[in-house]
Amino acid sequence: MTTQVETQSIVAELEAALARIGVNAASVAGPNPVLTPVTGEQIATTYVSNKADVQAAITAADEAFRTWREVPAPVRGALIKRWGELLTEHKEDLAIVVAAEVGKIHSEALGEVQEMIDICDLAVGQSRQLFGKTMPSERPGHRLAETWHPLGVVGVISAFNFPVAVYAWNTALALVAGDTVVWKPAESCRLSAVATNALLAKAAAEVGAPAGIHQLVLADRHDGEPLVSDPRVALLSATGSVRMGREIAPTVAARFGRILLELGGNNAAIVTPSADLDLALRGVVFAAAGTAGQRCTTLRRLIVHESIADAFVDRIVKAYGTLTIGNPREEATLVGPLINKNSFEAQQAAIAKAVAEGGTVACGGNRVLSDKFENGYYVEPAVVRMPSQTSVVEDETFAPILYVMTYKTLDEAIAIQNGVPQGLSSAIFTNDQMEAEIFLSARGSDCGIANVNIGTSGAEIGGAFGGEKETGGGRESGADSWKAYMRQATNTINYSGQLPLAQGVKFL
Ligand code: UN1
Repeated sequence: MTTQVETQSIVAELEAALARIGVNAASVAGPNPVLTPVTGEQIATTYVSNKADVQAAITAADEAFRTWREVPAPVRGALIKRWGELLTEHKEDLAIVVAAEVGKIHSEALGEVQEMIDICDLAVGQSRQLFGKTMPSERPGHRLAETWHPLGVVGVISAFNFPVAVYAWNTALALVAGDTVVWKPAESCRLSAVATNALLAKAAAEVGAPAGIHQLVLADRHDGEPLVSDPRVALLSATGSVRMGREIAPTVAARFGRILLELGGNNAAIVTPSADLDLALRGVVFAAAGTAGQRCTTLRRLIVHESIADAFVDRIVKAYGTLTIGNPREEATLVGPLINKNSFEAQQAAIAKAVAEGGTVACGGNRVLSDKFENGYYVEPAVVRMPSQTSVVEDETFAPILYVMTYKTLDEAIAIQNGVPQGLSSAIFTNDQMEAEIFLSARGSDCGIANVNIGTSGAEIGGAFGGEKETGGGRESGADSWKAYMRQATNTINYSGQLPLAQGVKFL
């Protein structure tokens, strides 16, 4: 297939999928070009939102909040139930849109939509479990309790690599909590956002939810700024680079807004001599090369015991040799394209820097398929052996590079693991229970996610997702992340007919 024929085929598939979802591609057209990383060519256009549109969306969401917060939480859950059903019905369609815009392989695009369906399930259950505790009061005839209330407008800024799932994590919980949402998706994934939003709008109309509770703005960073500065945005949940986090966090903090950040990851796995190396190999290869190294949770650093390092790296290199890199629309493909030329250049620059810092490229790093897709950026995932954790290893490069280092003692391995500014995900491969427990203990991994005998990526929605240090400290998705979308009130109720003061204070 020529590039042009391939692009035309993507457009046809995309428009048909959008139509099934209920979006007419022509009706959302406008000045913003939508490119596919598959060929690097334009596949559609979208309208854009300006700053006034963003302000208007916040106003509408703020007004809708007055009604929505009064709707009983289980009734709010019914909206998310319906959204989840529509996502299930259109799983294949939405996966097609995501794959066209982001270049994911089919199975991973489907997995992304499944992650949305899963969070809907969780949020529906959560809608009947917004529990508050009751505490014993120190005073007779008193009850002490906590209640949880909606916050207000939640702004969601999402990234290209999970263009719809991370939005769904936030939105399913925020809507169940009684908040309203304004979404600014990544600039390269606006059609995925339009499609996702259309399904939510359909669900809202069907269950009779008040208009305005979910808003989509196709704004760039500059025009999206009111989401950061407007005091009506009670919580800003943002996924992206550490640089973005540094820019927006002080503004939100200055107005005492809440912020939930999911920023860089520089995830590591420790492979110990007792590990099941067949299992470790599969875990490492999926985490490092899957999604073309473009997950926040991608494995970027491998810390292998020196006694097994050479043999294990040889096995990784062999396994990498079997990965089919190419057009994600072909069934055999496991590694699709990078999102754009900048990502490719970042990978090349990082590899060059690693070599300058004493690294040796064990495999990969070459661009492939440039003869077929001149503007598509396909690369071989790289494995680079490093003498130590040099400055390039401390950076997150959002492309497939796995840096390999060796260790002698577990304490040393944990020190390497924790010795970077980021703290999202981590793993240990071991069959030694003491090693596993130490890794999971307070002196072990300092990350928000710490796994045993499983890679750093591919978390389920049931657990809280997020990380420490420069990753930003936010928690999304499962466990008790719902509390981030609500405010807590403490209630003291006096039914004694007296007025005893706490701490034994006497007055009047
Ligand atoms: C992300 O890369 O921002 O754990 C999210 C995972 C996925 C989510 C990744 N469930 O890899």
